[in-house]
Amino acid sequence: MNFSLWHKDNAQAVVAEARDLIRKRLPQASRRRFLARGLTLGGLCMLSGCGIDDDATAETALMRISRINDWVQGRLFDPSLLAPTYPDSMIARPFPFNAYYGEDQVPRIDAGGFRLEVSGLVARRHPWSLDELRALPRYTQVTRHICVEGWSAIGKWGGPRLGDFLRAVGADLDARYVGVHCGDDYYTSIDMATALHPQTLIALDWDDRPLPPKYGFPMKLRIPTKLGYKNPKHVQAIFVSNTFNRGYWEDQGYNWFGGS
Ligand SMILES: Nc1nc2c(c(=O)[nH]1)N[C@H]1C(S)=C(S)[C@@H](COP(=O)(O)O)O[C@H]1N2
Ligand SMILES: [Mo]
Repeated sequence: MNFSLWHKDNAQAVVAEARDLIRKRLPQASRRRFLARGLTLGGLCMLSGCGIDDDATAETALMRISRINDWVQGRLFDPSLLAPTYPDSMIARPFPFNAYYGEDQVPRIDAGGFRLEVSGLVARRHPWSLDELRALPRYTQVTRHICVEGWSAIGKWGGPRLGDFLRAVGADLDARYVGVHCGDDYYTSIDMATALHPQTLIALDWDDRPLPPKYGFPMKLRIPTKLGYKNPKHVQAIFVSNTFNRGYWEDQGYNWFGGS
């Protein structure tokens, strides 16, 4: 999380509320140790090293801290603040590839037969072809992708805004979450505020060409306000929901909000 960028003015109030949540939700022993370290926004983001070493409770305690962390990030998220953008000269070529499998196993999805499925709290459920997606207003952005594995790279993505798409399908914009399923069994979900953020794109292009297979053909969600694992490639289905779902890496312990 970059606190100098995202909403510093209500940071104190958020820390106070988070302290209250920790009192209510964490088991006694871990709570004492966690609070003893001094509660700062930075501290809330550091899930390791919080001094909880009893194996049985550590998992639950860390998961609860992670959910409080999600809540803090949600509170600090200001939809009017934009992630930094860069000149074309800074684009990384070639751009790094990453997935939970090797590059030789990238799914090959047929463009003609592709239909993006839409479900959940939406008025219109008809599946969308690539041509229909391309008919929405197109935006291009040069932004930095940050992977928790220790690398970052600047890339250029183009396509419609997820917010425009959600409005076009008559999504309930007061719903809490937007979830996605991908062609390679990857999945994730995001908060509605991020889904409606003006820089959250249904990326159909990379570097002004149709998204190559390794970067997520036929479409990925490009969310420059979130870490790499919250940028799903090969998206096949989008659903709007009030039920909390995590994601492929989030189910293995990565923080759900995943702000960058
Ligand atoms: N479908 C799918 N999307 C995914 C992943 C994946 O394994 N499958 N990996 C995520 C992670 S951890 C990263 S860093 C980025 C990598 O995207 P890139 O190959 O365009 O660099 O994709 C994200 N989205
Ligand atoms: Mo990543």
